[in-house]
Amino acid sequence: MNQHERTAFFSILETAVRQADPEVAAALGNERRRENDGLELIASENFVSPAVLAAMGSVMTNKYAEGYPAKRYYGGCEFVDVAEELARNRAKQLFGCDHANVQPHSGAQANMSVYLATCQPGDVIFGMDLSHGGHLTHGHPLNYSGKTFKVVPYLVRQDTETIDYDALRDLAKQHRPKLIVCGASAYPRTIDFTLIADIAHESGAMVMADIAHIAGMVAVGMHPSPVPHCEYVTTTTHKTLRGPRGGMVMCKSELAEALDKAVFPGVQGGPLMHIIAAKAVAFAEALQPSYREYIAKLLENAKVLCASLQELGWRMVSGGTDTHLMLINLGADGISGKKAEDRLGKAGITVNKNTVPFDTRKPYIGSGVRIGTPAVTTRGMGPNEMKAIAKLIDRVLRTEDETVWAQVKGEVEALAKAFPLYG
Ligand code: DSN
Repeated sequence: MNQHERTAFFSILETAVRQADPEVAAALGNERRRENDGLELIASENFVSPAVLAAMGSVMTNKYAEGYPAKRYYGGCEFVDVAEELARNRAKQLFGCDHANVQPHSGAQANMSVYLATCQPGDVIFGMDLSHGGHLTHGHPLNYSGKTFKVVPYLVRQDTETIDYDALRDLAKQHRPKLIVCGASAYPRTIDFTLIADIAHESGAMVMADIAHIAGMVAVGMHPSPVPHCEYVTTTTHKTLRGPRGGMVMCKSELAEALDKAVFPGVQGGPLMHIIAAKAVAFAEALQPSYREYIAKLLENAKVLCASLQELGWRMVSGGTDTHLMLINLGADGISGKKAEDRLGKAGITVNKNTVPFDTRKPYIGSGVRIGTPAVTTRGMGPNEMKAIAKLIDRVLRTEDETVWAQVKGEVEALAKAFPLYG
């Protein structure tokens, strides 16, 4: 689609909503403008193509399809079956896995399905601590995972801020977990899935790798894949993978039947067929050479943005990044992550506050901000823009003067305008 067609496409969509519901239409229009006019640096967000959006907004939302292709509990599933088969086959092609279940509504439900397929309440599971880069569903006490299982968190090393694999091995020997969960939502370095799988298998545990953040890199071979080493691999489909909001689980053939039963009827009822259709579209896009180029650019952008922030004096967790994301450690005495997020937001730069390893602040305040390049790279921005963005971030974080934030907002809007998004 060219820019003119994009503008027409969104105008038709918004007109349809406006005629039925002006209040929601106003919110939709404002959100589109916010996305157009600002700099989206939340590491877990991206901008989907009009094709993915159209599939999400399609008639497949009308269909109940409990079950799996050719084995449904409802009639009339012949066309949604086509969409689900395409999504499954493309996922298998993309990740080289034996089996893919594309029904999980989210990453949380993908993870829950694996727990249901592998563990009993009270079993010991391992997950990386949330403040060290892990995820809520990897055993946080407030999450179902932490409430259902005996969770032993593992940490990063204090000196390198990278996963302490030796300590993980010792913990595994000591606690003999049923399942080791690896993967992260705020970890900027390459994860050694082979080593984690070795550690798990030595102690009789299975492994679930949650690659929600790095799925795009794994798909194109720019991050080592856990698929050959781990029993289960879960992901969301909307981060670096640039598809609709949703989840997916991959596993080996011999585990497929139990996994499918865990997803449905274990955790979910009717699958979201419009989202599954959009997953199929996104996977087809990710199989194109242009997606590989996109991932290479996103990684280069992350390196440049990280190095530029370091040159400006900011301390980055683990001293850099191998991925699409980085974390500024603002320091225990510096401004909090929450203040930094608010300030940058006023300047049109969207990030999220984050805890940093060994943080003394609570997660809602945090001592860090997490920054990622998937969305700005989708817009077409490159290394020069990353250097400019680092300077904009630096100016905002170093002053309490609101006129500077407003000035930066103007510059952000000018930069965004040069990389048109949704018309
Ligand atoms: N909330 C997601 C993130 O921002 O990383 C993970 O689920």
